[in-house]
Amino acid sequence: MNLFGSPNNMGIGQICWNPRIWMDAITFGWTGEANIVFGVTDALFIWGTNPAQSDNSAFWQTIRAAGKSDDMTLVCVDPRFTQVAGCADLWLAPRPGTDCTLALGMLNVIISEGLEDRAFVDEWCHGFDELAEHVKPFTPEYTGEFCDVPPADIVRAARIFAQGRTALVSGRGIDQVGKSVAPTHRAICCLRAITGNVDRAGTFILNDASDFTSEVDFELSPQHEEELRPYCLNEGVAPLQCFTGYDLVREQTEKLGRRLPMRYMTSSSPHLVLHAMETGEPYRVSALIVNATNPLVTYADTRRVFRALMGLELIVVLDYYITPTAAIADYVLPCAGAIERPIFQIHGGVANFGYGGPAAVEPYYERKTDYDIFRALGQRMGQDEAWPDETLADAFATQLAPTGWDWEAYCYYGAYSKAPVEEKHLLPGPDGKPQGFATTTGKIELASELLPKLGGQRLPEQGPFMRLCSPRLVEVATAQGAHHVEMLTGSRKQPYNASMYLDNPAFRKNVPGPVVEMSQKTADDLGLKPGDVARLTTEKGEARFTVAIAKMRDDLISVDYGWWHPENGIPKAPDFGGIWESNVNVLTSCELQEPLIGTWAYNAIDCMIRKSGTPLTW
Ligand SMILES: Nc1nc2c(c(=O)[nH]1)N[C@H]1C(S)=C(S)[C@@H](COP(=O)(O)OP(=O)(O)OC[C@H]3O[C@@H](n4cnc5c(=O)[nH]c(N)nc54)[C@H](O)[C@@H]3O)O[C@H]1N2
Ligand SMILES: Nc1nc2c(c(=O)[nH]1)N[C@H]1C(S)=C(S)[C@@H](COP(=O)(O)OP(=O)(O)OC[C@H]3O[C@@H](n4cnc5c(=O)[nH]c(N)nc54)[C@H](O)[C@@H]3O)O[C@H]1N2
Ligand SMILES: [Mo]
Repeated sequence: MNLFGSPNNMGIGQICWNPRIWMDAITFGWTGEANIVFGVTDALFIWGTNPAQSDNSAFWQTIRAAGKSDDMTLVCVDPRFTQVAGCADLWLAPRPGTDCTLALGMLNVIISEGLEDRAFVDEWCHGFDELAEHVKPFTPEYTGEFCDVPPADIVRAARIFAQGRTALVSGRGIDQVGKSVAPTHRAICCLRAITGNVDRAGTFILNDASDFTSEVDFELSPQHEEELRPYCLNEGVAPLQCFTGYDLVREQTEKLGRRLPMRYMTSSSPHLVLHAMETGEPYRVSALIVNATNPLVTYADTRRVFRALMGLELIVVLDYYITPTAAIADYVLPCAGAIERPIFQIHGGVANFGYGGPAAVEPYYERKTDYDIFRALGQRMGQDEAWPDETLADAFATQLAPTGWDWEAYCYYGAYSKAPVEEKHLLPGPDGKPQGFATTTGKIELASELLPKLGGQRLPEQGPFMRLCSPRLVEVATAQGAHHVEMLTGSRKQPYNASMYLDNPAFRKNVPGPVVEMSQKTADDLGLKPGDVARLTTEKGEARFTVAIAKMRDDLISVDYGWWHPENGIPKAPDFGGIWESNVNVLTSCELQEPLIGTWAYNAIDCMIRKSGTPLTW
């Protein structure tokens, strides 16, 4: 994209990964990972994530073991009674999107009971008194009322968090709630910091800089920054997720010699790219390369995405098969699958580990790796010197070279990693004194010195919820027998991944169609029974799902995402593979919510629901 002269690398980073990385980097100077060690970690918080369904590694087994262990207390924060909740010692089921307040309430308990790690706070945290003042109103009673959680559970969770070494893993449940996303992550950073759960074994370890060439050094963004900057659509609209925000954070992270990947952290918001496609403002966007994504199903506001894409002059799709998005493209280039290409998965370029291995087989038929396609395109455009590595494996070998490992060694082990180093802030800096944290003040910034420069808050504040139903819609739909409910979308489920694998007959036999889940009480209140078809409506459109009962908060529904009909052959007009029937993103909106990163919302939103007389085609 840099060599083609476009900064409009539109993606879903703002609602999937970037919020945590941004807030960690701003608070601690870099980002890190939960370090769960049996015999060391005293408590594990699983907050707005459900690895039982979403994680394909052994992590879910670790959580199960934590649930069984007498030495580790497991706490789950999720409006649904997930498998994690099922093995937890404590399940908090807050009203969706209230997690920032919940975390502020826990901070209130910790500080008012004097449970903070005094020595660590005094030496390494900036703005503790300000934070203490800020959380005073968030008493267990106030917080309990706002989040709809028993106050005693908030007190218990806070004490568990502060009692010893605590690890925390968060996910999509707090990344996709709109306005409160950045403050929620900041509040969680503060929880970690004042309890001393930073860069110590068994807690949260800040990642080391990578020994291999980092993503930012490979992507050529810094080399093209000046020419691309004027065209960055996010500039001023999402002041952190753009070059200006990146510069400010880079000034900090560079103190300890690190830079976040630039392309990803400045990637444009779909809302702004769609707007440019629709209106030609601030300039015309007329062509799109779709690489490993299916926006007609997975991006918010399908009708808008469809109209904007149909207005383009050129769409090129790189995919395994003809998705609904590929069906409206001018060119579809068949790509090599996961076993047909080498893999070096480096966690977005912010850690010192990578894993994968060689291709198992040569690509079948005409398939090529994405790398080969882009390289060939680049060469046709005269970019030879930018593509020195002939194959993807060569490129990975080049990237690994600084570690001293060759490609064969890496393939033999299947991973490159090093044991994490603890308490890096105590290591001597150039002046012999402890190097501290890579922030403005050199300490962990409970009160942020950086965010106000971008129009953000020094301390985390709960934001309002995104509403997809206007009072008028609520009134009209209610008159027609519908009910207004809170909605979550896309909670992960095996065996599917987003819009993939629906074409696998064995999978479909077991998980045949899209469902909307709710508690028994909610179903009774709404007059719905399992197996009924429910029609969901927002300002954006309608979609229909089969009703299923699940244990979760009342007055809330959880709706599947990713559904289309690959079994009907190549998607064609007018339904393009069934994208207008049970596609939850017909209901959602990608309008920018969070004022720093520009995240939109897939959770903590609302819709109207009623029974539908028409059966589904699934
Ligand atoms: N309502 C709602 N919407 C959501 C979400 C939600 O929770 N709720 N989640 C959001 C999130 S977090 C994400 S990440 C997105 C995911 O959404 P997408 O990124 O669109 O994910 P997929 O539907 O899996 O589409 C991936 C496509 O890439 C193809 N593919 C796989 N591997 C390769 C490859 O190596 N090369 C090429 N060229 N193609 C490949 C697959 O065949 C598939 O068609 O959805 C977002 N949308
Ligand atoms: N099988 C499968 N695995 C996947 C994917 C897939 O599509 N299928 N997608 C991959 C991708 S792209 C991603 S980003 C990851 C996501 O992986 P996770 O982050 O684990 O996402 P989910 O499994 O949806 O878990 C989110 C949880 O948050 C809860 N939640 C929703 N709203 C709120 C809220 O307001 N507050 C709190 N506290 N919780 C809330 C939901 O009930 C849900 O249980 O999964 C990856 N793995
Ligand atoms: Mo994601």
